[in-house]
Amino acid sequence: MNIKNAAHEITAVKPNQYPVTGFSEIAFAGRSNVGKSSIINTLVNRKSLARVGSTPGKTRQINFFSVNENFYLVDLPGYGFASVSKEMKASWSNIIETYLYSRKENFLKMVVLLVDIRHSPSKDDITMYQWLKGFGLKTLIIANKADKITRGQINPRINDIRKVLQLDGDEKVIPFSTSNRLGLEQVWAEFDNVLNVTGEEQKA
Ligand SMILES: Nc1nc2c(ncn2[C@@H]2O[C@H](COP(=O)(O)OP(=O)(O)OP(=O)(O)O)[C@@H](O)[C@H]2O)c(=O)[nH]1
Ligand SMILES: [Mg+2]
Repeated sequence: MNIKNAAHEITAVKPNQYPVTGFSEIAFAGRSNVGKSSIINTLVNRKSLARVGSTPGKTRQINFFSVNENFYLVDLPGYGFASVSKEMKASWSNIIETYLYSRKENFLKMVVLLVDIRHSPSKDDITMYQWLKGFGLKTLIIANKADKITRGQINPRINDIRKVLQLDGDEKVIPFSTSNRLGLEQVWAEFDNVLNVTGEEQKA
């Protein structure tokens, strides 16, 4: 993908706040602090388009980032953050569920489930994955923070993630790092595919 421009379009909580441009969307789901906002910045080659936090729970609403005035990368609130109230958790999962439900038919081309390559997927990750599949959504698993392990540890960790999520043979898990940009090309190739980007537009 040739990134010509990227911009924060809107922060939304409810469907009547979502953009009405009709662009396709790719959404990022995952535990709080796994790097959803960071990966969006890395993908569009911007330092701080999406707000990154050292304290988990940074992104509490849905942020739509437009790319090339053609599609959106959608930053969803993180789940599984222990030290928030029950009410807050319920509100976040309601925000995510409402988004997925209202966008799955028309706009949402793929949901990235971002996991931490160092750890086995959590109960929440498994639930989210099964939920996405249940909705009939196309998913891509990305295993982030690969810079934190050695090259030799990457494959065993990917295999563990596959096993815990019970993935089919044709489902990919892409190792990624927002620090050293490992996996960047591979992720864009997957996105180009679902966004129907042609050869001309792919050129960097
Ligand atoms: N070493 C390393 N750190 C990363 C990587 N990706 C993200 N981080 C760090 O992880 C922390 C959390 O990143 P965020 O992008 O804010 O995570 P998030 O998933 O958006 O978190 P919430 O908004 O709370 O849901 C930040 O300190 C990032 O710098 C990575 O690939 N490698
Ligand atoms: Mg975030």
